[in-house]
Amino acid sequence: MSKENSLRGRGWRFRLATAGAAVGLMSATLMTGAAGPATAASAASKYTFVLVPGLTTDPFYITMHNGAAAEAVKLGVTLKWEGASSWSIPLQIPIVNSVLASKPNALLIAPTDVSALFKPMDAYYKAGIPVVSVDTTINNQSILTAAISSDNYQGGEIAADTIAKLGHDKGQVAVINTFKGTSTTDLRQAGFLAEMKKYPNMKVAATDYDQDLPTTAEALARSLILAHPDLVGIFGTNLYSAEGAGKGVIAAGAKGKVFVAGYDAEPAEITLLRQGVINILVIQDPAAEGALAVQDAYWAVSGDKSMIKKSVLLANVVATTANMNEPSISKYFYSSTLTG
Ligand code: T6T
Repeated sequence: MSKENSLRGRGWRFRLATAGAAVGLMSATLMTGAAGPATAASAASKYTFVLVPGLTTDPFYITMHNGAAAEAVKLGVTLKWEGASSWSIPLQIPIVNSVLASKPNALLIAPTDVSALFKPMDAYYKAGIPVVSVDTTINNQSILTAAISSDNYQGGEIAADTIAKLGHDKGQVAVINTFKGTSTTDLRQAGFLAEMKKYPNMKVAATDYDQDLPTTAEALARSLILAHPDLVGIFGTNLYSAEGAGKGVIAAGAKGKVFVAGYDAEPAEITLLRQGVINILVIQDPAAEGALAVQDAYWAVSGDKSMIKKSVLLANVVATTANMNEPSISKYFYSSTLTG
């Protein structure tokens, strides 16, 4: 994906110091404002923004929502949350189309595919409604007001260097990814594979896809460990892949022999990191991504476009079994509860 370098090249680099979901469709309207919610908020909040996550049940997006909601309160904006409970292009597209009918003032979206979501998002652009991509993005960014994400490529590089170090620079490694066409995890895999080339005695045995299901990731990890006796490491490109990879290592009795580098910080992963089954987690700051997306949308609709941060790559936070109890690290652990 050529956008790698353009996103990284053009990006602003920030070194940020960093619920029970409804089945199927989830939507919530949050009224904000100083005085009594309903009246004051509707009077003050002449803007309504809709946040469409990759899925509503994922602690990463729940934490993003909470950051966005807090920022919406500050700006007196009404924030709506619309999405499907699983990562699915065919479920996300009709949601994006139906939200357009409600004529929101801005769309904040984590598209589930780099090309399939272009047309539904372009309809907003054609209607003059600002579109901000947050976390994932699309290949044709010309219709976007802004694109906010974390440094996914570098995250993949960090995972590769960690596994190489733990594996003493020799042996086979594997990647368990989610869905091809997801801009973030595609970049993480690309960064990992490019960095692995720096280790001549290490070979990439496989790059598999788990459809964002930890149970599938676990099964993949077990069969990879059985099929490749000199496997020393697995990179799980997001929280479900890493959780599954960790459970696969336990099931195969390979703890301390097969090392796991993962992404994100949801409760199950944190437990596996504490047990030393997962050896490193590259953690993002979804709350900050959500807040920045609301800010950019606000600038776009309230007129001061010069304030918009067009392309943002937030820095990664690296957690290990050794440093995970430090507040400067644990404060980035994701929430599973929707607030705001
Ligand atoms: O890793 C995050 C997000 O950055 C990615 O785009 C999709 O997966 C997560 O939501 C974790 O499940």
